[in-house]
Amino acid sequence: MIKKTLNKKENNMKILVLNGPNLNLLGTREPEIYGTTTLESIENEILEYSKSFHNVEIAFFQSNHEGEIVDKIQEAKSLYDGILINPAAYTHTSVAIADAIKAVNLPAVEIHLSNINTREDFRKKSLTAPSCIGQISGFGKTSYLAGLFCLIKHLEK
Ligand code: CA2
Repeated sequence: MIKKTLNKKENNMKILVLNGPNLNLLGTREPEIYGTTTLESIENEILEYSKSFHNVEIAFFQSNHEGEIVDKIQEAKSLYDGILINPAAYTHTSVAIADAIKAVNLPAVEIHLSNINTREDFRKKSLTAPSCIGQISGFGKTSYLAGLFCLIKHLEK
């Protein structure tokens, strides 16, 4: 039987989960919009869910600083096979993050807890989504799990 090669780096599929500014505060304020779950607990759920796939490894990074997120995306080029990203407020402002995702040429899925299309006008525009293979928005923490599923399926192709 021919063993399917999962990716170019090793046998394991490596995925970087990136979270942008203020997501470290999840669960402490605005529960009606962002839910009551903390980022740590979402990360634990992602890890649990990732175990239902073979050979998937996950790493997490959160930063409140645009440049740090750009650096992490650049580093990802040689270390990961794909990126799951919630750029948070930078979704609507950051040409730098959009360019970094494009530059590394790794498949990225953009996710949002809230449905950005039903909120204030300034949130309806994502500068980063056009650099991604897709966007999932509005399902709370389930957006992360759905995004991970879609990214893994894309990488398995
Ligand atoms: O819905 C999302 O996931 C967002 O990316 C969240 C961002 C927002 O700027 C985007 O428009 C949509 C905000 C994250 C801030 O998270 C907080 C969590 C708790 C308390 C305050 C902010």
